[in-house]
Amino acid sequence: MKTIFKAGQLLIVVMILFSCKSHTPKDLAKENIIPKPTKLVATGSSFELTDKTTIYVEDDDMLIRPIGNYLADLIKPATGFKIEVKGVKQSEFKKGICLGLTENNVDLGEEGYKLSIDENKIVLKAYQPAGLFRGVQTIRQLFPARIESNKLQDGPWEIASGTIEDAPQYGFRGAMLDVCRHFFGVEDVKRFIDLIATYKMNILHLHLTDDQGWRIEIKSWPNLTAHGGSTQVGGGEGGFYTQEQYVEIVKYAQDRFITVIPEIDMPGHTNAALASYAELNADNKVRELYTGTDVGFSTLATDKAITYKFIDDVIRELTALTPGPYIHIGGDESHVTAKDDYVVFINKVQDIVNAHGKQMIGWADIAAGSLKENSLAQFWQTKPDNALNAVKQNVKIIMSPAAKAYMDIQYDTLCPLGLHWSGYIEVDKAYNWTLESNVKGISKENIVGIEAPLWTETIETIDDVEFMVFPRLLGYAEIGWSSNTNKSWDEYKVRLGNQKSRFEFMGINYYKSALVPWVDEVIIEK
Ligand code: TNX
Repeated sequence: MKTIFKAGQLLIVVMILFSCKSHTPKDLAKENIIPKPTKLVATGSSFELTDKTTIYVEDDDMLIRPIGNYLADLIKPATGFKIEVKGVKQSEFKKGICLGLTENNVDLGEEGYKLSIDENKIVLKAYQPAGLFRGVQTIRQLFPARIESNKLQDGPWEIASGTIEDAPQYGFRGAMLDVCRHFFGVEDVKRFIDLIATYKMNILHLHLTDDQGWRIEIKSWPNLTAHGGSTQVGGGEGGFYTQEQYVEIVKYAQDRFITVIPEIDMPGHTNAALASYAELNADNKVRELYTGTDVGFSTLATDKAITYKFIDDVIRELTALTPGPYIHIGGDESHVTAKDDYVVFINKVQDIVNAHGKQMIGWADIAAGSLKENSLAQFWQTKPDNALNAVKQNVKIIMSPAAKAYMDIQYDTLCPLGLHWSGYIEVDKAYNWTLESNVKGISKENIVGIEAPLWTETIETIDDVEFMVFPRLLGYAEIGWSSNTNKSWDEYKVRLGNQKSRFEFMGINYYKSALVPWVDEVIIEK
């Protein structure tokens, strides 16, 4: 067949050939995203991020711009690209990365997002800014693992093409850090926040007071931290957050669409307070500071007026620093508080929390009291009686079963850190359960979501924290986010194994469980 081109046509063909860069075929369906997205369609090509790529913010929306900046900052160290973040009108956006809010996508909810990727552009849409932030975490996981490095890495920076539509199953997905048994400074807490944000968690519960230490400055009761915060388990130097530092943590979390829930544990777990102020003790005698790991030996004097003045002051100051809707009042293991006194105490404290405009959360032990329907009970014990009792009072449950979701529990008998009072939690056991089938009588409509606590009796450094948290946290994140259809450890462990290089580029000290098929990133030469 003879094809005759006129000179002009030939020129056009040549121009097209030269202007089209080849796009590496890539399969979005083979990416190892955790938590697993709801819907995903692969289109077999790829988008390449270069130093010319721009991040566009639709209508230059002030709420979106910080998320654009966050993405630009995230990819800068490894790529070396100084990506510009600019406003754009929707109709004018042609290529690059665009973040936008869509009025009509109400069904995406608070945190859902839609991502569409082709050879020229990545478009991320959500109904709310939090959804964009969660979607950015997906974009992040679609880049090669070395995007996580804080040192310059070689490209290419390609992302598989296709579409993702995603939204969480549960609106409450969190982790808890005990900063009492061992204290962790602001930088450690920020690292913890960054790590949980990567897997789309939205709650950081800070266990701020316990027998071994009071870690939040209360200006009206200064000795709580001056004395009560001075030590920790093992007798080493403790520490505390000034109110300014606490606000800095809250803001850092807020910028990542994470709500901080502060916990003031009471009436038990209060030795640090009882050692700081004699009048909080029933016998008016100040207690010694405690650096051991026993539980259940301390109690506030539940029948003294000063106790409730103290609690009111603490909750008032904490409320002023905490934009989130919840105050956690602990309530666990008050073994030396008389049962009747405990009930009266919980009811009074609930009123105080509500009077300051917050919702009360407590460990499920609080179900002994008369709970308001807007309070939340956190299930943790091996027996579900307390949680079932809370459900009977129409109170919703946060699922934190100690036998499955406690990150301080050892992986196995050889684990160098952690406790084993609730058994052992290998990585498969941490993943292989669902919130709604965990306790008979507690079903989906009774549950707000999941929280994985990290108690720190044996955990001293951020490296220790990471070892206990990784890789179990990813399983908890997926249990809370992804719907349960087709959930299987065999499928999940492959995705998890592919996080190895990512963990390593992030500098995470993780537990290399023998149950996980760990895979190194394959670097394809261009
Ligand atoms: C039980 S869980 C506790 C904590 C301990 C933890 C250790 C809960 C509400 N109370 O005081 O640190 O076990 O795993």
